[in-house]
Amino acid sequence: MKKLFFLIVILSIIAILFLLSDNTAYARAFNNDFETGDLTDWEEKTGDAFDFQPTYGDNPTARNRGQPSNHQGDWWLGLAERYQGPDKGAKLGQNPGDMQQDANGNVAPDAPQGTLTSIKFEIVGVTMNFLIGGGNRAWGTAEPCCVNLVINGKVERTITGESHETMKRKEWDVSDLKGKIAQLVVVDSSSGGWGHPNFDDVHQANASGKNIPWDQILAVDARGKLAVSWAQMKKYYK
Ligand SMILES: [Ca+2]
Ligand SMILES: [Ca+2]
Repeated sequence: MKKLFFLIVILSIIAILFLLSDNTAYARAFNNDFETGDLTDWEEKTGDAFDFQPTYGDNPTARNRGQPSNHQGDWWLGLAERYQGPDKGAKLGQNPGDMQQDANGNVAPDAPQGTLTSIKFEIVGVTMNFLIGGGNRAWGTAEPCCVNLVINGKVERTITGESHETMKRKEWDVSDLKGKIAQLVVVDSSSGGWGHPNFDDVHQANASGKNIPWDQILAVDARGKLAVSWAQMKKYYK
């Protein structure tokens, strides 16, 4: 009898561990802040604007620009920048403060153009916040430099910098988009003055303004339960 009891206990523990592992098996992070030091999770790149991204450290200050980057962590998208850090960048002969170049190898911070598109994710928050800087060239104008929130191919939200390298924390109200599957697209379609965006550290936040961990958002995605209710999700976000 004792043996049977222990067998049941052990089997129960195994079953619980299996269920727990099943819950976490699909959780994954999103490189929302470029702290991987590369473009992991940004699945589509066009043009050449992102060939030397993300950049490392406060490069504008390294060249005495007088407009500190205000980036989060170590890495950020600085589309005028061409310094990929003390390892990769140094091996490539880059120095802190170096800027983008044109096809002839001349310094041309705004010359490169391109787009960078994130993985798909569900909108579960009521706001999205991020650091944005760089040029003020709006989506819908001839040469936009901006960051867009795209759903089913439609630009639902868009933002630019304020013609200043220093990034500021801004947010979108996305409450009406809850449940939709979205992608972020960073756009550099200009080689003119202030023809570059800066971007870093994007989050979704709940009604209390608290950031929702990306691994929980993507865990829901990966399990194929995209229709999960907010009530079910809420337990993660107290
Ligand atoms: Ca960062
Ligand atoms: Ca550009």
